[in-house]
Amino acid sequence: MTVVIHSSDITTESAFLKRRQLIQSALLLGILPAVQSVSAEVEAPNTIEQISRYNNYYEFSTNKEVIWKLAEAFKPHPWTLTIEGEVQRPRTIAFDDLLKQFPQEERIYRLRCVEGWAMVIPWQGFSLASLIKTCNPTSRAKFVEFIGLERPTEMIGQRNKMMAWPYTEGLRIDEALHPLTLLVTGLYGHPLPNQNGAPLRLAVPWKYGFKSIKAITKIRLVEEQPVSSWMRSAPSEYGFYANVNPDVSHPRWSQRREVRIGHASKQPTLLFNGYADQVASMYQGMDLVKYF
Ligand SMILES: Nc1nc2c(c(=O)[nH]1)N[C@H]1C(S)=C(S)[C@@H](COP(=O)(O)O)O[C@H]1N2
Ligand SMILES: [Mo]
Repeated sequence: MTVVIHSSDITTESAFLKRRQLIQSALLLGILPAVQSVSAEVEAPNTIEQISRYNNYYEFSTNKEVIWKLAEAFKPHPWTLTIEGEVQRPRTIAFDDLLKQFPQEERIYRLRCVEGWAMVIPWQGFSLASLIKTCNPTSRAKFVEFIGLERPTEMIGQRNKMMAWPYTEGLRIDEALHPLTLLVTGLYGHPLPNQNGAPLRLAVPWKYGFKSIKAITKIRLVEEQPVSSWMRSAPSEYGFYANVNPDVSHPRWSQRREVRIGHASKQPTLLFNGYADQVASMYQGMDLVKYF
């Protein structure tokens, strides 16, 4: 199940954790209905130190342990988000207005990196669907493209041309409108740290982490499947769908097991990262090996 807590209920990390314990007890007592198996979402979240000191963010560095430091000088404000393309009502919205227009909720999601590690992160944000709906997509809107920021003065990893900047990603329209797909504005009750994608990033919990693009500046509704940064730089390794799947190996490693950051031993990778009950129907009849 997805536990939804309004972020106004949360002030500090300890208050958050207390709240979390209450929910877990309620689940155990059967007070809250467990819609899905409680396997994934009730795992204890990683600590804020783990979440904010071990990152992937190639705009800054390929070294996970220094990104937080390199991102300290990044200025996420002011920020605007543009929604354009196959919509009847294109919009450019200031980040502060997004916060006012869309109530923020707390969502505890697993994040599974394609490299084989995973965390559980208490995000806050709002559903991407609620924003897209305000733009009235046309019938030609079949996919959604997300575009990151290009600012090499602050994002020093962009001086390295290892991939085409800005970072881009994409989803099929039904995936983008799925209620689990979250536009993230914070974690642990705090505004999003720079290293985690401030001020605005995506969280698509059933897909490998690289789909959850950070520092989004533009959302474009399009008719054709977009080519993401990773598909462009390594097409044989990174497909468009990137659904977490223990049975589909990366060409250079198995995806059968994963390391939960902070845990000593490996654990099995879950199909759709544990969200199969909620998302598998979108892929009925689709060859998940071919569309990896
Ligand atoms: N713009 C941008 N977004 C990105 C990345 C990136 O390099 N640039 N890395 C992705 C990858 S590979 C992962 S695993 C997650 C990591 O998110 P985290 O650092 O908040 O844990 O961000 C994703 N989003
Ligand atoms: Mo990743």
